[in-house]
Amino acid sequence: ESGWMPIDPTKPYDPDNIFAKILRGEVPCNKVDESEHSLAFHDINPLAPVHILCIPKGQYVSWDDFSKNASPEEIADFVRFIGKVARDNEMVEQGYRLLANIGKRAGQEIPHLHVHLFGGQPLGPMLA
Ligand code: DGP
Repeated sequence: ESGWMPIDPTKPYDPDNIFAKILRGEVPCNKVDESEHSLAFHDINPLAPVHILCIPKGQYVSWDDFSKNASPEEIADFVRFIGKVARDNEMVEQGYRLLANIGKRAGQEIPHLHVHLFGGQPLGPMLA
């Protein structure tokens, strides 16, 4: 696990994390799309030709936090939003991958829930 700076999922939400700053407009991002409760932007360090991050606008550390504490409206918005981002960025026909690193041993680095969308190339097996 050396080299990672994973989050501690037992800590409360840190409003100074980089995605909170992006949401407040304090740090720029390359925006892809936005809905009432969700934001999508290009990953700063793309690992595939298409690498988009989708985040809820609410302050949720992880999938655990979001799935327990987000409202039905926020959850529905986020799920539909991710689908729309994939469709609008021509990821559906060729296939794409959704991935969220949650917590320490998965290497989550930013303590604001984010779902990665990977596409634009054959993606190979998981966890290879
Ligand atoms: P994870 O390792 O799953 O926590 O993913 C964090 C991702 O966030 C990683 O792929 C790089 C990306 N990232 C980190 N800082 C920034 C930033 O300031 N802007 C953007 N667009 N992406 C960032």
